[in-house]
Amino acid sequence: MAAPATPGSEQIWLWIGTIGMALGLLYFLGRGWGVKDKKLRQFYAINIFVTTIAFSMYFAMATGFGLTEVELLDGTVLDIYWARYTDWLFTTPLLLLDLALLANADRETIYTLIGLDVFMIATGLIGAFAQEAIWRIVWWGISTGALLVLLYVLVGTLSEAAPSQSDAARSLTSTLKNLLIVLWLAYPVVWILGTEGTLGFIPLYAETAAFMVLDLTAKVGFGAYLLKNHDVLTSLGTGA
Ligand code: RET
Repeated sequence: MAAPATPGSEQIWLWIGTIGMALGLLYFLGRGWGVKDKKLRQFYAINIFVTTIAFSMYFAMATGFGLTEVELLDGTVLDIYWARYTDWLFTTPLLLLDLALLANADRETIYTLIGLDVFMIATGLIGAFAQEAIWRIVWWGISTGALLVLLYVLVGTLSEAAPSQSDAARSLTSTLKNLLIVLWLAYPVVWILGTEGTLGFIPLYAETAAFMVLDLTAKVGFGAYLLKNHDVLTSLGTGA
């Protein structure tokens, strides 16, 4: 495997990400403290997990632990923040679980979504470590294909659930679904245009900033919006 590396000027964004995730975690802990409702506690637990994982992985990247160098066959050396994939591998299934629980999705659908999601992150990770530009792009295509199928299944599941949801739950589900689609589709774009894609459109500094903004919005923004709606979450399943 490649040699250890030290972060460059992009480190500032990783520290901002670390602080942002820590603040998000404290916010969820503070608001969730003493909550008695079982359903609501479940949503707090999920989002507390998400921000804890992201905080630790951002901290790992900011301190250089989450970074490695990958040397391509043509001699190009890429700085790869592998810790992102560890973060995403665990946090993206949890974020999907937020939406699935909101829509009362069945077990099979939840497993399908999580399976596709894990496949998407794992194939993206292979792409990040592949040693030839062409294979990196092929793995990106496979991973993006999984994302598209995942979003298709998600949209289908959520619209199937819609008739049995209360008006408030349906509207919250639809806002979060749209937010998720827009944000998640941005990841493969940043990846392929950034250093991982080797096309060189976005330098590592800007790419790190872009992933940080996306991660904070997709985790803290998404979770905070969901959890602001206590009334909707506590009345889930009661048909109210
Ligand atoms: C990768 C590799 C290239 C292809 C695709 C990817 C998708 C990543 C996604 C990540 C979502 C992360 C979230 C984090 C929350 O904070 C792995 C970049 C499709 C969709 C929501």
